[in-house]
Amino acid sequence: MRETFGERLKQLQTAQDALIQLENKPVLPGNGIFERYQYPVLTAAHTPLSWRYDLNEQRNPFLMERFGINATFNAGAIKWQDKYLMMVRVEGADRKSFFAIAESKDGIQQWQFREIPVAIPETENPDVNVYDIRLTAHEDGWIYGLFCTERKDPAAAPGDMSSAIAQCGIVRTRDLESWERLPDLMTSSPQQRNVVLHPEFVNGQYALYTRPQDNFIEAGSGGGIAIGYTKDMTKAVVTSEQVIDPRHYHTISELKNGQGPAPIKTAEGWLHLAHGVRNTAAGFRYVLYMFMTDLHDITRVTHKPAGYFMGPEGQERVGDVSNVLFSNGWIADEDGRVLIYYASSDTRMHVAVSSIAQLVDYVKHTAPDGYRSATSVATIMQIVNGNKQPHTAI
Ligand code: M1P
Repeated sequence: MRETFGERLKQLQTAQDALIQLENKPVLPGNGIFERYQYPVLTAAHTPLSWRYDLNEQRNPFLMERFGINATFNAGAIKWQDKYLMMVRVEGADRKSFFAIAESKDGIQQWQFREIPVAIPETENPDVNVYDIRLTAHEDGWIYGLFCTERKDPAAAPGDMSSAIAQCGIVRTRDLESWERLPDLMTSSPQQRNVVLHPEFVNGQYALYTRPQDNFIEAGSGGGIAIGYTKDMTKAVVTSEQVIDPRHYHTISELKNGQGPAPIKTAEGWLHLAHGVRNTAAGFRYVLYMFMTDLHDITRVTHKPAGYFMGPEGQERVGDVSNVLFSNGWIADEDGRVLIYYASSDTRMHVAVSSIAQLVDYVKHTAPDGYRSATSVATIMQIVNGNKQPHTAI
């Protein structure tokens, strides 16, 4: 016999409450650089029942989903009024992404979506799809959200239903409730993704990390993570892009890379989190890596550990686009803790916890890439030989 409407609603509510209340514990001992947590912090099942179900028994006697949610991933993040916020890329079963804010009291446990998703105003050229927002609390007083806006390529041949143009859309807010849409960023590159606003003025201008690309998928001649400047975010135009973190043969980012969230300022330099992509027989592999730029010259990379900082593990490897880690949100807390929000396989959100001290140590004391097998062995031998010297007593 079919459950009553009321029984089914109770089951749905109980299951979701249990999911939100599930205690998330760190996975120990970790690698000393960061701690992963046991469970994802946001999944499609965390989205409010009131978005997915018409809760009126007359209109929806079977209590069936009226709007399916496919994934919750690639979230921007910010601390706001003592709460930890993620602005999540929520993807519907209809493939469209939109943004929704979720909140937690401590940044790790009990993440819960706000009652309604964010309605981003459109420009006169409506976005078909919006995703991957980076939130920057800029010293000018605004919180900016830079995101990817995707539209069908007007030059696509008849019958080509895939070719798209990616550009950088811009919104700003003072309260994370109401959003002012600004014109899309203009650059001389054919397409842009992974554009991020630096939090401070540089020589009186806004500085933007860009990722010039030849077409929708390929970075191609776009050489890596670049920097450009604009005087005005209400008419943002970048006329020249200087590559600061180039791609390199036989590395984790030989195919493409992109700035993650806005960099974190430390006493020793700006900490950057980015993603790198390489091709494999099983498809693209996305990992996270870190580097540091000079405090007074943000175009100068001072430290860059070899390889990845974080790669997909276990269940993280599986999802809509498998073998992907992607991060566009982190929060540097007042106590020195750094909460790294990352998505796995374009499907769900996780948290990893580190600190400024650990991340600075990591970028400064992990050997850079020597670009050859022999240099990797030399790095290991340096560690092994160091370990032969007398240890400090424990
Ligand atoms: O599918 C993996 C990622 O692919 C794109 O990132 P990038 O432009 O660096 O290749 C984006 O679509 C991103 O959202 C996605 O997670």
